[in-house]
Amino acid sequence: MTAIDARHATTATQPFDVTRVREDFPILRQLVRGKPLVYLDSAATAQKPQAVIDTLVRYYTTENANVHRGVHYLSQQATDDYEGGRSKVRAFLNAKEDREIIFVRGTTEGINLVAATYGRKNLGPDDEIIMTAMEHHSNIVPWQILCQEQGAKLRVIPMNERGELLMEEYEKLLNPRTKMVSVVHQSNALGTLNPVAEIIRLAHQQGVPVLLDGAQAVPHMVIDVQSLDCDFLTFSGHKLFGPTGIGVLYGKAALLEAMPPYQGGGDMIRSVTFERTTYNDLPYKFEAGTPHIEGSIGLGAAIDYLTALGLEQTAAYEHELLAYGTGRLSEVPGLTIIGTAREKAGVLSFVLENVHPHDIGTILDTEGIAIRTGHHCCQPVMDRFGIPATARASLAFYNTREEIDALVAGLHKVVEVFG
Ligand code: C6P
Repeated sequence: MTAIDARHATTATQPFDVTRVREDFPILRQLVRGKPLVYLDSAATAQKPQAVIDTLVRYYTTENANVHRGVHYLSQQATDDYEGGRSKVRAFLNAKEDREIIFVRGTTEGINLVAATYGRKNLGPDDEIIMTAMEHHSNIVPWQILCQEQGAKLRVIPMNERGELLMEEYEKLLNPRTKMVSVVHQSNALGTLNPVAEIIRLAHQQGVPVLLDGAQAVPHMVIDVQSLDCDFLTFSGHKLFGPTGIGVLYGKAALLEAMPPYQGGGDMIRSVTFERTTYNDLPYKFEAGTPHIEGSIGLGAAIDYLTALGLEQTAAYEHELLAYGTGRLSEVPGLTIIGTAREKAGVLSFVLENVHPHDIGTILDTEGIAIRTGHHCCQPVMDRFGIPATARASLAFYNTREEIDALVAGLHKVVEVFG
């Protein structure tokens, strides 16, 4: 067992007890529209365990102060805990150094940061950025903006009917003009797990850096940035059972060192005169202004919680639940699952014959069942499958087979109403 396996399998000897785990999530106890809440929208945002909520309350009750600025007790405490959150993220991702962990607002800001700094510095006319056909808008638009500014071009790896990348097409797309590969690890719209290790290996053969959009993957599987050898990885705290408004950009130190700053302001400077500013060291060079202090501390608590559960165990449990859900959904007449990749996690996207996904979502809501409907910020995916939208149930380790059964019962009602 490697060091990272050991860290993520701390309780692997005990069976996963979902009933007990659910007690950690107070929000799951409530009735919605008179029915027990069935929360199947964790890909949009995950629920928070009591340990995270308590940490945030403790921070504001006993510790609130600005960081990196004060000599007083509270400021030192807040600084220690804010930086403690960074160390926890470093250990969680198995990054080499704390300074490789930049706090941002979320995945979207992480990608924008890389496009605006690394991208502006290193990409020029006719240079190319490769991405996949299943990107979230957050991993398309920042690069499009860069292309408009610099005259660079987007190249897209196509996918098959299952929602799997055509890797031979990727190999053909890689060429001397390729300056960046920026790909989603796990698709939020389809659930596909992309072969990112191979994508990185092939890009590196040509000396091209790779950014991973880890928004969906990081909460649901063990990620080791050193063994993956990705150059950048970004994710959102709120999908990792932590607070909103905090996210992480991991970058290899040498790349981050060479990048210009993203935003100007406090904390990111070493010295300022009206003539000239010199910038702070990593990671502060990229953290302008008062940071999201309780965000880092709350994210650290979420990582502690997840690590204690054992990410390998939660991932295995979610995998079983996905298999169960896939089987049960196939019993619903007229239902087609969109996204049937052989390597897949956590997401059940589907359409129902003659029923608009929004109607599915509305009827399920009357049963207390929360799913997401729409294009999931992946309009090109919808275009690829020739549909306007899907209904999407997304899973986390606090979901149960009974909740999947409730979803299926709700879908039978939808079929009755529209049948
Ligand atoms: N997907 C969903 O319901 P932010 O908003 O910055 O935390 O994450 C953006 C993002 C980027 N990449 C992927 C793969 C994502 O899934 C998301 C967020 C949510 O699927 C909201 S659209």
